[in-house]
Amino acid sequence: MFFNKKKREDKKRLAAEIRQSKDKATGLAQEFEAKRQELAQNQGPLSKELKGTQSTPTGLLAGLKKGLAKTRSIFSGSILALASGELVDNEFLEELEERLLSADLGVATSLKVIDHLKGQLKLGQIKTQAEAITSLKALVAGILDLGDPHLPLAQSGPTVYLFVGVNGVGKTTSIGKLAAQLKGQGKKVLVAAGDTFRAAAIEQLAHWCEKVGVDCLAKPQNSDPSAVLYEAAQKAQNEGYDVLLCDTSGRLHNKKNLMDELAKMERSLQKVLPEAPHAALLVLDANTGQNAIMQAKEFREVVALTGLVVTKLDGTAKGGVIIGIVNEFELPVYFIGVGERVEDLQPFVPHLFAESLLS
Ligand SMILES: Nc1nc2c(ncn2[C@@H]2O[C@H](COP(=O)(O)OP(=O)(O)OP(=O)(O)O)[C@@H](O)[C@H]2O)c(=O)[nH]1
Ligand SMILES: [Mg+2]
Repeated sequence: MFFNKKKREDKKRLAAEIRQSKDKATGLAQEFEAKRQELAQNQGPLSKELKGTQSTPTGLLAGLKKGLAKTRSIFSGSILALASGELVDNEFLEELEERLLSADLGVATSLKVIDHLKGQLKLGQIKTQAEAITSLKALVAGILDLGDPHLPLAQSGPTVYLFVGVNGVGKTTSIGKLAAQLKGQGKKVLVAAGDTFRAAAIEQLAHWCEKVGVDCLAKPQNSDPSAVLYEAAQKAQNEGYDVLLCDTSGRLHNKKNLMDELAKMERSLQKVLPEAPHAALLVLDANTGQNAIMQAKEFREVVALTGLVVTKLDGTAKGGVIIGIVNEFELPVYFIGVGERVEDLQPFVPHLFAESLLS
């Protein structure tokens, strides 16, 4: 009971803050309509780099629907089920807000959706609950689509991607899967074992590299991770690698350590390749729901994040958290993990994700 009361108070407070902001419903309606039109015209280009090895969008959609089964059932059973011919009223909006919160969109994003619908209601753009749900679908698709889904590439020389995130989120596994996909496209891939904290972490990465058939640069446990990355960058440059994927540890004791360590790693890479890393990717486990939002906040203070990889969407009903994360941080999601197989690391195609979740 106390939790509910507190949740309501928090919601009210945030609602007031949000209402005071310039993010007014009419502005949102215009922004959203522009996005909707853009989406309608745009068939959602796959990442240029990954296009070659991906299945067709139809195959991707089927895979996504399967991978997102638990989250989908929350959306279809709870939110989409509200699409009736009855008129939208306050009770409906409150109910919808509750359901968006239970679907892990987070407070700020749920309120943004509700405020948007209220704005549309005022302007007479929606009347029925079914129209509200249609509008919600387009709004979610618009939130998810931040535009260019291509991962940054080096102008010349090796492209370097640094993977960060707390322990167990799926950094090493995602690197292994991505290495396999890049190799499948004919790229020369090097992987750096920048997580020297545990011997098992080095072994796990080395095992992935062996399985996938890419090179791995590793040093013994407790070696300086920055030295590993420095050597890897030199090797990548001298031996003509196309891509260098850098694993890091998620187990540092506190924020200061993490900050120092990651800054040092970046400096080491830059001594060899001044533009590196070309992307710093935060890996988040979708199972953690709202905690993923906290992690994104914390890491953003430490690293200049380029984008996100959201893993383990196959095992959770909390996939709605992606909508909240993208809305709050405006960071693109580049990949999603929907299973254990190599092909289960998929490029994130906003309109397909929205379609698979909301249809
Ligand atoms: N079902 C499923 N499991 C995944 C996915 N991605 C990663 N995993 C599993 O999650 C577990 C942890 O993955 P790791 O790649 O070791 O995570 P990490 O971030 O490198 O962890 P640390 O090295 O401990 O910091 C492993 O058992 C992976 O197989 C996914 O998309 N779906
Ligand atoms: Mg790891």
